[in-house]
Amino acid sequence: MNSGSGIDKVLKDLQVRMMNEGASTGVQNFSNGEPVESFSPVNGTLIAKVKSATKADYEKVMEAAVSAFKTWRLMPAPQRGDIVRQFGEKLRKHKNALGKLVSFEMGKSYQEGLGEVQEMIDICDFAVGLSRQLHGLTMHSERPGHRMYEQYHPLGIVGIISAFNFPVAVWSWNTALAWICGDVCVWKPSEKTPLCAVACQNLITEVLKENNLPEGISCLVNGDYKVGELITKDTRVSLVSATGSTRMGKIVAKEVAGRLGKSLLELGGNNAIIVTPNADIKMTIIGAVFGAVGTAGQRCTSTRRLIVHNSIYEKVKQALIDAYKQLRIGNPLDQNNHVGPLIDVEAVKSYTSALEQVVKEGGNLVVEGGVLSGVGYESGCYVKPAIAEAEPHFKIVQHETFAPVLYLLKYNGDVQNAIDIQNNVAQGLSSAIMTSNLREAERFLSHAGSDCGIANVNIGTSGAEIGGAFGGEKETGGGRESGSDAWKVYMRRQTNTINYTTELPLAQGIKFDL
Ligand code: UN1
Repeated sequence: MNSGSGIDKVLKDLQVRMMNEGASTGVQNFSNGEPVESFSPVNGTLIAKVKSATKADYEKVMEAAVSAFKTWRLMPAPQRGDIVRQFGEKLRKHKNALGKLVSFEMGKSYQEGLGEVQEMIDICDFAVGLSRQLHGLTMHSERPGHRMYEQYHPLGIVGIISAFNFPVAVWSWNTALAWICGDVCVWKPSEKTPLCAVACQNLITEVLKENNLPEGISCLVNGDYKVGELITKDTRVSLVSATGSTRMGKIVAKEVAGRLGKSLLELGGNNAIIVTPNADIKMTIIGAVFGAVGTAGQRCTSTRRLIVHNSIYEKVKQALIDAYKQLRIGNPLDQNNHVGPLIDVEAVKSYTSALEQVVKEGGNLVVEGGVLSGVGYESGCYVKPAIAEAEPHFKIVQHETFAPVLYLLKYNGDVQNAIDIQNNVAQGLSSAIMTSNLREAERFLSHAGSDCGIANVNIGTSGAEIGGAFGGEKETGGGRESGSDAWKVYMRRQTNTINYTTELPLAQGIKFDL
């Protein structure tokens, strides 16, 4: 498949029309706003126009969501799980088509597009099992004849604001859990990847229709930040789950906290791999290269810094330079290529300005990078992954640039020095250490070790499985999504005390005789 040929077939498979409605409650479409244009970074073509939701469209969507919640919350959780199971089956059936659309609209390699859909399938499977395990604790009451326990109830409406880099998986991490928890969802996808959202909405709509369920269980509102604002300001939205930049997250956090709503934030990362003298160099190179150039460096978990011990620094540097020479950059639908385009020309500008800045601050480009032009690169979004030798305190090294730029940093002496360098940034998403030394690994994982939400040993910083809770500390926002007990965020906890005697004793032994 070259330059997106065959994409018509993909769109047909996913029932996505070229001129799409942008706000929908599954069965019905409402959209009267400005068109959002979706350009493929693969070849620069306009692939669709999707209408934004106006305030009035949003209101219609919310009415459907409010009404759907009343039905959905009454359905037993394992039955809701069965709906999610059916959605997972749809995803299995359309995996290739959706993977291709993700690759074409967003620019990640087809393999990574398939991986993203697999992540959706995995979270659906996880949620199905979880639908029978939404348990709280029981406690022993201090009063005779009393019983205490806690239970989890649905929150209501969950608002999901997602980013372009994982245009489908991050939505499903939220929806699969929210749905089994009894919530209904309103999704504002990135305005850079609206077609992927329409495709997902079509698939879940089929499932809802086949089961005679209310359309408002899954709602879609396309548009820019103004549509996002409708969600963050809306007191009917109990939880706002937002993925994107720290700048965006701070705005969302303030708005939602201002109305005492809940937010779940997945924001920027500045992820490092520490390479100690006890590292397996071959494994290190695979982990670091995939981490730095996978998804063209546009994952929030992408490896941005490599902190290498001075005794092996030159060796690692040379191995990386050699590995980067093997990288093939081009159409992500061609499976011979490792690296596809950046999302748009704005992203290319941030990439070039990062390279300029690192040099200005005294860095040294050991793999130069550069913007590609000519046949196959007409979209202007293809760049060469770059490596810069730098210092940890450089402003640009402290900053998250969403592009394939890897900073090579040196540490001396003890592993604690590397851990301190790693932690000395504002972000706290993912981290890794490459070592076969148990003491070093345990130090890295200890409470004086990595301060990130994710800390790995002998694997890279990206590519987390859905089974663990996903998220990070500090400017990454503190949220946790997907596996483990992240489901609790989508529910409200209620403590119940039941007295089955004919007396009414007070707690703490207080006497109150009438
Ligand atoms: C993101 O970049 O927003 O761990 C999510 C990973 C993927 C998810 C990344 N499973 O790299």
